[in-house]
Amino acid sequence: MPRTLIVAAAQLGPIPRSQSRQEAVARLIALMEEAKRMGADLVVYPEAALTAFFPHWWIEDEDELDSWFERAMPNPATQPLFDAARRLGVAFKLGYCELDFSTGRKRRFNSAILVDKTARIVGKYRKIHLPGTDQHRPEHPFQNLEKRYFEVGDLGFPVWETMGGRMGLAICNDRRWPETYRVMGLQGVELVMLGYNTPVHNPNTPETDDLNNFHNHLSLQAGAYQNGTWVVGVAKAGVEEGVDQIGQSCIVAPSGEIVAQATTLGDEVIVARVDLDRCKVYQQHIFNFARHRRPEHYHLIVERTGAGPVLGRPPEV
Ligand code: ING
Repeated sequence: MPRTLIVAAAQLGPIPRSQSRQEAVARLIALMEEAKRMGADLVVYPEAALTAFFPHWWIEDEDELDSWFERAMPNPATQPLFDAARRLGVAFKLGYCELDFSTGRKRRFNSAILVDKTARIVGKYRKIHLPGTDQHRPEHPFQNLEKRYFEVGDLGFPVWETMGGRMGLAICNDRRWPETYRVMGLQGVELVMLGYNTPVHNPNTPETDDLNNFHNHLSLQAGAYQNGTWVVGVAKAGVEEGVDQIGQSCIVAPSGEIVAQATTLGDEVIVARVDLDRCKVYQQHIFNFARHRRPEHYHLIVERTGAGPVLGRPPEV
């Protein structure tokens, strides 16, 4: 029995600061309906798909900061998206910013959920690799304050058996770290879904600005190939509150090949026929971890003449 899904990447253009949750959800529903018309079983939305990417701003007032978060999921603003998913028989991945009170104190996360075709939440992921800083950089044209506004995710990198395959989630900067894919690869993941808000300009490393699109696809394609998994990367693109963000959302096969790519910087649906059994040729042969991977031989030692072994990377890196 072939295990084939039609997967849609639902790229978003900018979400203005002034746009309400209801207006953003209406855009998501329109993209879901278009994806359904294109035959989609599953729709992948970007990171922080309900609001502008507020970590680009210095926010001092706690109530204002909390206004960018969801206190429950679903909630009255997002329930229509869940209702549409059930009506259309479409699963989806949604990135949003989460206020959590389950441990007795307020915690803030950059989160994503996987929702099945019956609109049941299958699983949740909370972003682990938080880029940027917790400090205000007034000299920069925009901020990246994820370390200030979010806690590091506490759910690991789970993989869920659903829709006939093994599905995993990641968020934005996670895609640049090989550990993200490998931890899920060691669990046999077959489809990794992630969204991103990636500025064209990086104030800390302007010399890499022209490589941002290349580094985006390099990260997604390497993660897919080296773990024999499909990877879907979906942008919030275009100039959002003065920050120009990359697009080029794409669907990557376990071979590392890009099989579908967005060509605008706005709301755009791309789809691909995702045959989960195409993971096997990589997971059972070239990346058969049991037969070829040797973690017991991986030592983190830099031998220095006379100074003895030093664990980890030299400090000057
Ligand atoms: N954004 C960016 C990302 O990882 C970044 C931050 C950009 C880091 C470019 C390094 C280079 O795509 C988020 N939200 O993680």
